[in-house]
Amino acid sequence: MPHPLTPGDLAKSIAARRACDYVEDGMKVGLGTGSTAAFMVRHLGQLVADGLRVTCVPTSARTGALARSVGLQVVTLDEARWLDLTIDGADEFDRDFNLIKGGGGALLHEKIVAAASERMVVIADPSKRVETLGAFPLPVEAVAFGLQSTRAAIAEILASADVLNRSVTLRMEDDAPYATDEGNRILDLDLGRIGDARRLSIQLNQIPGVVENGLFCDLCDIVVVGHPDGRIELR
Ligand code: ABF
Repeated sequence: MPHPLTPGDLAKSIAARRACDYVEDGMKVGLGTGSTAAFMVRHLGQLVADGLRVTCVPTSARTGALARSVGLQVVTLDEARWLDLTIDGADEFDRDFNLIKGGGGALLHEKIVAAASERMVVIADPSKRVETLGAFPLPVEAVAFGLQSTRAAIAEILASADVLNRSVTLRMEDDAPYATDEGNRILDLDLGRIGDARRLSIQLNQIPGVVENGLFCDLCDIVVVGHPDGRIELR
């Protein structure tokens, strides 16, 4: 007997299924990472089994494995070159569609794929909506070389940034530093509140050891919010 979905998972799956309505026959589609995106990948697999033709570019090794397992045709972004649409989850979104992403550790590929897409659709449950970004720790992907210097440079920027908290933590997994699909590290920035997301994003990316940060500004076009009672909000 399959387990019934929790209310949170129900909301995610409702958003994921609705977002698949944006996928048209023949499209090249970016596939996000995370539990909400996984619902979308599985639903897209069902649509493909029913005859929809799509070519997909995953944003992580785990999404790629899931996509292949449900019968999706997977290519690299270099093979696809550009995408019609990307559907991805988020850790937070605000009223201007600024996002925090990267809780799942895939922010770099997620941002590259989103930037190569005509449209980005974010799928979320209501808990992801915020007035101001920053309650969720902001992930920053940094190269392992000179990580302490990179960390010090981040602290220097945070000292004068419009934020509430300023703590920086190296993400760990199984007692070792977490490694991204590119072999980089993740620093999680507990900021509490981010007053100017665009400015902070630019400042962080100017640090030489920083590869990318989890603030997505001007990338998201539509947010699909699913509710556990079946309601859907399109923003
Ligand atoms: C990815 O997965 C992210 O960028 C975000 O970190 C996370 C959201 O995960 P979930 O859908 O499991 O809440 O989309």
